[in-house]
Amino acid sequence: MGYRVAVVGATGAVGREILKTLAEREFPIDDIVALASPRSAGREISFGDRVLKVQNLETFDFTGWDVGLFSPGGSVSAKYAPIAAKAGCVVIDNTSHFRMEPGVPLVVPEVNPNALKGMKHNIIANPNCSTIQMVVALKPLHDLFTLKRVVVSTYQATAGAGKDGMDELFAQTRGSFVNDPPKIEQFQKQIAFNCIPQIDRFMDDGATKEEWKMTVETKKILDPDIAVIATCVRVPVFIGHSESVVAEFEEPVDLAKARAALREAEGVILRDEREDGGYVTPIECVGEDATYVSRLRVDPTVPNGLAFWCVADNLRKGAALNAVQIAETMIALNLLPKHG
Ligand code: A2P
Ligand code: 11C
Repeated sequence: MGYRVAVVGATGAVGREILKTLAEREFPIDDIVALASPRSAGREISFGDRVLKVQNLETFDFTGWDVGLFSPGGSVSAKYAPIAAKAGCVVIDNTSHFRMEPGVPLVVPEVNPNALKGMKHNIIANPNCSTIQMVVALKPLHDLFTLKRVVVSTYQATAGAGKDGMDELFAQTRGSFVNDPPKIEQFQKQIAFNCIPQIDRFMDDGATKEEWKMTVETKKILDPDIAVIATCVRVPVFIGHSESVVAEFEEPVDLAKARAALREAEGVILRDEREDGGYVTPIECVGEDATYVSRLRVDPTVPNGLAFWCVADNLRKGAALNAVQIAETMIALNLLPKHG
């Protein structure tokens, strides 16, 4: 017997990927419902070889539903996740709203699965996409040499801003060939043929909220003693976040050991050939599950340093896949009760 699963924000970029991932991985499902705003109620959406009719989140009763995979945006999750959780549905929320709350586990299954046992309010948080791929790559290195400090620069795809973000890149790119002035709505400046060093709003210390998330989420997931400074940049890529990571460790690093650990690590594929094209770029990771690590080398400017490049599909490992893996891990740990 399977589970009764609600997908909230099912018409969005992440929601569609969640439906695809559930079907592909043959998640044990008895019943599934696709929920979105009243605007989408009645629309049809594919789930494997079935078609689901989208229902209105506002009027939906979560009683009897086992798990809710939420990606409708922070303010919508803030309102509806507690309603679902109170009705007995375990919510796995993709937004940033609950991540730093005590009693809400923030989980990447390859990194800290046991944190799921600390769930207090029926809500689990899925980390930010740029944090997920970084901690997947850092975990085996942290286990070997103990991380002290991380300097990361990101190159983030427009899919991070949802389907409207991707549409804006497409429209501006197309418009440039027919002399249409760029319409700027989702990003702060033109994104086509450009890079924007701002993702989310500015904080008091001059960092952006995306950069703050990478710092605080890494501490919560991996180790509170790790210092992280991030510079997050939006680039004209549709799907797939890239990161340049420079890490300092407590203990002396050994490149051969680091390579071996990354080759063995769950969720990581090391592709690092030190020749033209011997690394992975974001377009190559679209639709893939792994976090790809390339360009691994010693950083000779600090005592125990390593530098690398990593890419992952931000809609998949950065969001949908990680959320579904959380549900699978909860089943494996006997933490997901069935109502039926
Ligand atoms: P809808 O398509 O009906 O607007 P994305 O992040 O790609 O922009 O997707 C956001 C998702 O969240 C969509 O499925 C969207 O549904 C859903 N959503 C947005 N606002 C609400 C709301 N007030 N109630 C329920 N779902 C919402
Ligand atoms: C982006 N990382 O690329 C953001 C999107 O906290 O879940 C995801 C925001 C979040 O724009």
